Amino acid sequence: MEYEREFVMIKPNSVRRGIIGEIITRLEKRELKITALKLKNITENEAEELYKEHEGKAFYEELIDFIKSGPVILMIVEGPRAIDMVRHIIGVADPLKSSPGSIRGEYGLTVGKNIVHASDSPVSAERELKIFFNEEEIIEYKLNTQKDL
Ligand code: IDP
Repeated sequence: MEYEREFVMIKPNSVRRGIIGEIITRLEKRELKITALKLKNITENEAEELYKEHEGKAFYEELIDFIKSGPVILMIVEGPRAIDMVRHIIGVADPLKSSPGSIRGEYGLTVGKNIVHASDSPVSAERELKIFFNEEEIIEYKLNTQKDL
């Protein structure tokens, strides 16, 4: 099974609501491993780099302004099939279409402020995590449960 690293960002509205812990708990309960984590006000350049595939779309300016509106939590999460697993736990972009048990399906209301971001492929995960982390910030260790995987 493919062992992957996934980039996750808890969006500013979630930080302001005080639901960081609840979101991180969802990932930990699945035995995914957090190997990097920080709270940060992201810069204009970082926001544009992260969302460059959306440049020119109607919602782009609003998305950039929103993501810079307050601190975010940036994380790297690892495990077998981590990318699909995290996307499954989070739900789809529109909270209305996300399953009720998912993070967006439980805490989200609008597409624009859908609680959390996670990269959609191994290539985008590597590209996106490198915007915010260097390799020295990624910590290797073993979870107690890891031997069972
Ligand atoms: P994803 O976050 O599930 O990968 P994408 O379609 O890649 O979904 O969109 C990236 C982000 O852009 C979404 O999480 C959301 O914040 C924003 N976004 C996408 N579509 C819209 C829209 O129609 N209105 C406002 N924001 C949008």
